[in-house]
Amino acid sequence: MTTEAVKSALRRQEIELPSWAFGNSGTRFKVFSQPGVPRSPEEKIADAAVVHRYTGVAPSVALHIPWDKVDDYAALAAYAKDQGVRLGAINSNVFQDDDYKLGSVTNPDPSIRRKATDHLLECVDIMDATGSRDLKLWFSDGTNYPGQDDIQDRQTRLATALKEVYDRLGADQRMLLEYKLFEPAFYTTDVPDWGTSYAHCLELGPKATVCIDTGHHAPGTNIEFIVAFLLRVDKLGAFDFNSRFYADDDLMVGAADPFQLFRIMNEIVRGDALDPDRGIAFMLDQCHNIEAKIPAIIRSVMNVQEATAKALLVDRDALRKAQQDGDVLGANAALMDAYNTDVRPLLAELRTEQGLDPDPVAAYQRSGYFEQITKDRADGQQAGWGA
Ligand code: AOS
Ligand code: ZN
Ligand code: ZN
Repeated sequence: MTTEAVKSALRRQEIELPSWAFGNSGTRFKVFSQPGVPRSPEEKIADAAVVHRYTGVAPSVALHIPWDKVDDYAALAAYAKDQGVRLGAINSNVFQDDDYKLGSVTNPDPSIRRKATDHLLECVDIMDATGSRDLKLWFSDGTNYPGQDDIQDRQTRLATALKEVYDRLGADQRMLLEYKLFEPAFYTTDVPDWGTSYAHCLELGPKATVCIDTGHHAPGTNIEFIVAFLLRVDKLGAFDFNSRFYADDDLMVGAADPFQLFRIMNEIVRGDALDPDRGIAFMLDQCHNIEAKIPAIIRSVMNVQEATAKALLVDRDALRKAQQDGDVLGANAALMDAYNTDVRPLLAELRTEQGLDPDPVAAYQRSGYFEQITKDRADGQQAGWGA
């Protein structure tokens, strides 16, 4: 690919930001407060718009209901538009009520299943008002002890709830089904892996696709294989990008394993799936517990851009030829040459051409925005977890 073609693909790239990444967060041990943290959904959107202003590739913000509950979602969408961004995926939350101790849509109690399904349906109503395309579903449902509940019945309950919500989706709306190996359930999780998610999505129909959260696998899992498999059968709907060292660490994407991120983006480029028209949502799902949030999110966006630029630089003809010739080392070298390229000058040049500062983090630091929000916002909101 020529440098111009690489740049034009990068210009069209879109990365969605999670509203909750701007709020205070922590671990089960402590939620740390930071100065200047948003007090409302509007302020989270304003911060996301700042990230977009300095990077040029983050035009949408995912909401989490009820953390971002407002009376008028159409007005919130209009507010986002004024800020220069749009509202993205609606994330449901059926994991925070006492009622959900034994599960939400898989709970043995039908009245709790009804309550959970009603929340998911309410999220689709919100999508109608915000104009959002995607409903992102993550279920904490599972069990802690062998025998605690019937594993097969739970799958049936899950399928029933998903079907009801699927049938409520509008023509242009989609369902993204996220999976997670464990936590908070420690024995069984009802959607523990991509295969389970894929099987449910297949049963539901074309509007249901899999969301890959890069932090939700067992150590050593080959995530790019999952990407390749799902792309081929058109069942990859979205990513929740973040980094992990141990479990669902939610650290900045590309921080723990930039090579893995490159390998994932390499499959995306190979499958011609980078362009927004292809319909894959590239979202971040991160928590910035100890680092300053806005620059950390800018850095994360840049990490995705860097991995993407390297993937675009892979000499596809040379790679294909080496693969066909059985040239193992040559094929591997074609990938590694691209990965080892320093793409920062290319991205700096691209930003300058787009009228952006070549160094988005430095530009943000100089802008005075942090000083302003620190002054304006006393008592910032927690992202949503914990007390
Ligand atoms: C939870 O582990 C998942 O990553 C979900 O995407 C979740 O909804 C999000 O992290 C906000 O808590
Ligand atoms: Zn996630
Ligand atoms: Zn997660």
